[in-house]
Amino acid sequence: MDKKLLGNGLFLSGIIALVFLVTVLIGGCSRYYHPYKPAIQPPQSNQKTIKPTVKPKTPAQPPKSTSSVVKRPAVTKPIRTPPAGKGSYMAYPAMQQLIDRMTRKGFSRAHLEQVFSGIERDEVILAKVKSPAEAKPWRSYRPIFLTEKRIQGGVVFWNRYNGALNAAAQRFGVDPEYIVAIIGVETLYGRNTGKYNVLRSLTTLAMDFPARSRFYTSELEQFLQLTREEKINNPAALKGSYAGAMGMGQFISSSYRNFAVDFNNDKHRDLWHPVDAIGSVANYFNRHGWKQGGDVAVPARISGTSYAKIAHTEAKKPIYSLRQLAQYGVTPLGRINSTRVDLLRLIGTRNDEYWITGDNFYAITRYNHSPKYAMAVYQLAQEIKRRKTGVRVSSQ
Ligand SMILES: [Ca+2]
Repeated sequence: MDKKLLGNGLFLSGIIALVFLVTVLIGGCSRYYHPYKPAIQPPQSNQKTIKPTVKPKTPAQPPKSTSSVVKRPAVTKPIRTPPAGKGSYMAYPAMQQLIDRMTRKGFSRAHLEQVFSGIERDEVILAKVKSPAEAKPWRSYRPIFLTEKRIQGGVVFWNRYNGALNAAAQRFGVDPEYIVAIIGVETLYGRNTGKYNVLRSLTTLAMDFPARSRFYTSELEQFLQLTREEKINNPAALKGSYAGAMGMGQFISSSYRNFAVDFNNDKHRDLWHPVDAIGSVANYFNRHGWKQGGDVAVPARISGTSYAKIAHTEAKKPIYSLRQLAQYGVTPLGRINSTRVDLLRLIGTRNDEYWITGDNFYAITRYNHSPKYAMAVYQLAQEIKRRKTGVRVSSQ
């Protein structure tokens, strides 16, 4: 080989190596990047309501620090090609690894192989999860939730389950209108709890959605443990959202295991049962910092220009006092009883809307990280309470 060819060869090899390195780095980043751990599934797309939105819901959030990336165990890259013919996921190395892990947790290998051999990829799930999130501005988002049907439905639901709501409010220290509003926003009081096979959804997303395969693999494992704990013999029988959220409050598997409660004392945690759902939503809030009687949000008046330094559009843990906000030219247009507060900006119908939000607003964002979601829950709760009691309860 002459020197020129050799030189070109070396040059090409260098380029190829560089491209490979960049590809690996980008691929690695995308696999690790899952900032939001959806707690509860955004409302179903078949309900005119809650086309979710922006960000997946979120319960306790996984740490984002790079140290967690470094410590993360290696995950075998899933096979990208479809299972042969009508084959199942059994040919995926990641599936074999999952089965290995679950057998170490006491599951029967034969049982798992039987369960998963009947599961095929669901292209509809992949299309839904890959479609760009609808980052609707607040002015378009609000009308989805603040409807007569949802407000009146909330009053009916409250009247019907008044006893359970009062008991949950007392036991978990969560105001009942927020329990009602969450169930209203999530599933229209149980009318839209999801039509997808949860096992198939989670398996498809764990095996064929690399961007969040780690998260969905974890949820799939949680789901198997959940069905064992709840003595559900056929895991494929459970239905939920395309992302695997279940019941009237749309809990993902890990949230179901960690926060669902048996509130009607029949020895089962059944989130399709209104009473269990009421207790579970209340428990979820309780465990995520809800302060009973605390105010959620109040409109803000802004002056000067320094408010812009602290106004934001994401869910953040409040760190300011009202006195500090005043120094930025921000004052509340009404009462807000909260130890810490923050300044939120939403894109309103005519202008930007500014809101002072409290600790309980942040607690709602632990259910779904979108501040628009939390504001919709807040305003729906206020409307339902006003309708039920006949008293204007909000300062908005
Ligand atoms: Ca129960």
